[in-house]
Amino acid sequence: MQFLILSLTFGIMAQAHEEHTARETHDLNTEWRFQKADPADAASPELDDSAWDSVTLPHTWNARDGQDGGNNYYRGPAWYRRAWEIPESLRSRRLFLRFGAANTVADVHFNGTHLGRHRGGFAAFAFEITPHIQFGKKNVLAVRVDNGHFEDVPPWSADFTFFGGLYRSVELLITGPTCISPLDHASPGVFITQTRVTDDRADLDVRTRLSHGANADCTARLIASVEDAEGKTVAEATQNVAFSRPGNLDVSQRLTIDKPHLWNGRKDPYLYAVRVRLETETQILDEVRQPLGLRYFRVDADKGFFLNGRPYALHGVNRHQDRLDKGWAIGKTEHDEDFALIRELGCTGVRLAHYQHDDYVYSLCDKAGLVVWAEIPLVNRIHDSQAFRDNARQQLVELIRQNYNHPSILFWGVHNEITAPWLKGSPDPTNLIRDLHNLAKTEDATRLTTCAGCDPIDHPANWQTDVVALNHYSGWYVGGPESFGPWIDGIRKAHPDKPIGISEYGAGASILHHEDPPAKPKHNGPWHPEEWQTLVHEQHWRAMQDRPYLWCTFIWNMFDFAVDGRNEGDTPGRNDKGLVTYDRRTRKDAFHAYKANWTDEPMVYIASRRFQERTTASANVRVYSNCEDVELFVNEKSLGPKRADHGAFVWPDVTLQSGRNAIRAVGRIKDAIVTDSCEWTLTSEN
Ligand code: GCB
Repeated sequence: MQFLILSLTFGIMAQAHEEHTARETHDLNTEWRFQKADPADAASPELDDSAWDSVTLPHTWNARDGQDGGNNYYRGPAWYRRAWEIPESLRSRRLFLRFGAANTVADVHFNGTHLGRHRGGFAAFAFEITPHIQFGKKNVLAVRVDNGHFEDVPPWSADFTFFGGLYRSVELLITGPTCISPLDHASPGVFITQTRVTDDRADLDVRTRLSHGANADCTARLIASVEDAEGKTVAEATQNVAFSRPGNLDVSQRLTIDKPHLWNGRKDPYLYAVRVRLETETQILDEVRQPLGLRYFRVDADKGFFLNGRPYALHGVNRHQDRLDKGWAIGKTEHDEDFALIRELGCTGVRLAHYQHDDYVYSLCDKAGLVVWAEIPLVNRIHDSQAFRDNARQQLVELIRQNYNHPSILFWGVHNEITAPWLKGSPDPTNLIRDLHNLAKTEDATRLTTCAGCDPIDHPANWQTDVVALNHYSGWYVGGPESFGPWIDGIRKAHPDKPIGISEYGAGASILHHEDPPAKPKHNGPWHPEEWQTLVHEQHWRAMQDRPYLWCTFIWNMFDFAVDGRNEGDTPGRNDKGLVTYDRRTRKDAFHAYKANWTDEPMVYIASRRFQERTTASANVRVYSNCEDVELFVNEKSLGPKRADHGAFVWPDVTLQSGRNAIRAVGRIKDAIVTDSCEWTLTSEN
């Protein structure tokens, strides 16, 4: 019965499209059958899968076992199947399947035909199914997804759980016989190059890959236009095209916009749109719309990052895509929530680590004005084989072509920590990195390449990209937080001509563990006091402010994330270096320490508020605020106002009374007053 309703709905949609033949996109996210096994006949259309689990995409089979510690989550093959009727009325159309991602290797079978294999867990991929469709009948899609260990597919090893599954959307795309190709590495088929942008003028090259799928002649016009945010056309170019046999045709069109409204980061992320339309006198054959944000930028080894000619402090967070009880099987709601928090924090940039994120995420960054570092999952160990190198190249081409038009992306990251001394026996990655850098420049000459290097810093593999950034954990894995400044100054001295940034720094923190004043804990131990994380960040931020040469600073990490092989802090299977907990419910103290530095809307926040039960009368009270002055009241008695030091207001050695203590902070800025309060209980003095 359910099946009938579905096919009826489909029939109605199919009828509607006959009036206008532009493309249609339908989610294929419901009505899947799933089995975490590898039955021999799973690709067969005849198989009875009625006893398999019913699942909806996005889906992962590791939502629980991938986050609970023990490094024993299921890594291996599993199958997804979906059957649905494709109506007769679509016989003259072309149909494509587009998978948002499948981790790690996917084999796609349609009506018993193996359409192909996609290797790599993060990029989208697409297949045309037109020649294999049984119109008016049930069609069976069967996908084998395997998140086992593949020698020739990066990442080989990394500090995160490799959640298996079809964890993003699957779409059915319907076009006419002549269309803008969805098959160039699953890209939009439209590539907008900002050949030259200044305050006065923007020159664009819009290249479109057309695909003609019929043995009949076709003549049409290709119109590329730019619309401003109000939908007004501000530039347009038209080109006649003709096809006589099936194949692809690349068409480049030049457009100029005078006095462009620039995409200016968080302050003004103005977006135009590029519309590419293929049409005849009577019909629109296909149409694709892409975002356009006009901007120019550069990085200076002495002065850091410049956006549209002006210095722009590029500070922000790294973001992993997983979350509690869902792993990577997340959708727009979760992405929206994550980016609302990232915006609230006041970030100007984000490193989308350690792999390609959902296309929707880059769109959110376009709209928010967040500068993006996008990267491939070339993490830790590399494998010395041509197949591995080819796959790294493939993942880079997919990342670039699929996301080429997102104005927020300014940097392509080609590796993360591939020189670490503990990767004993890993082959020298230098040639591979040089090759990936060259490939990125060939694919996209307008952006800069970067990398997240690590010890030994002077390894040549860390110095192949246009700009360089380093992962370094002073105050956690190495030394105290005060060692950061001298360390980075030493590196700058050794490499004075290369722009250097910080791709990762941070410390772990449990919101259940408190210590005042905190001592440096064992990083892999069970005790991760929140106060230590805060202190590490406070000190880093101060040191970073004194070093404007750093072109970027990215905190590791915005959110706690799953590493099934870890066992530390308050929960097995978790990396707790996030500024926000894995469930996104709690902003840790360090979040507020940055918010005080990075935002203008008046705020005040008392740190250590969760350290409620105390046994020591002396307390160091820290308040984070962007106000000019903050006054502290303990049990309604004022301890006087203080001035800020990088957003931190500190009252050392405050004496608490036995029993309850009411703590209240009042911040003042111009006419605004903001307050925060909490309660601490002193039970017995040690
Ligand atoms: C790093 C890695 C990152 C880890 C992080 C950590 O340098 O790039 O993947 O999660 O350190 O927390 O140890």
